[in-house]
Amino acid sequence: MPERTLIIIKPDAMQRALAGKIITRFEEKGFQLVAAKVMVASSELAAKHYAVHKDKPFFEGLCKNFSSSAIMVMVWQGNNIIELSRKLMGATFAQDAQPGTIRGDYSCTKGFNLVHGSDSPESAKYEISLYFDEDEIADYNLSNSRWLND
Ligand code: DAT
Ligand code: MG
Repeated sequence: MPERTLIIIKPDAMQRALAGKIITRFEEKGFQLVAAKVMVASSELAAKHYAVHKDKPFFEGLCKNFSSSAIMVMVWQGNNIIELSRKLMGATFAQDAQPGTIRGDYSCTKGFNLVHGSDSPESAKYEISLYFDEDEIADYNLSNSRWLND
């Protein structure tokens, strides 16, 4: 089975109507979207999502921002997607991210960095389980291409 990761279009990107452009970047890279929903995260869910940062000074502000308005939560799959999707997103602080990356192309701020992506197979498994049941993740059957040939 291809590797899976959790990608979130965060409130700043949703407010700026960048969801379509961000999804396109993942599609063009060759990844497959296998689950998606729009929701507003509760502060409890935000705290679980960012639990690894709970002792950091920026934790409270991070969770407040994350739960402030709608986000789009997605599971994407593809070869080596965890590492490659983080390259596609760019450096954590958008002001440092290289042009050509999502953060580098669409944000000039530090903390409003538009997207979240899991950073390891363990965090991907944990983060996917926070948002999706296994039966909500589609079997993306690439051989099912009748629509191309009918
Ligand atoms: P990433 O989102 O690249 O995985 P991270 O997991 O280290 O980065 O941090 C989670 C988020 O917290 C990040 O997207 C932006 C914010 N953040 C990280 N370090 C910060 C800092 N020193 N000051 C303020 N916000 C920070
Ligand atoms: Mg992280």
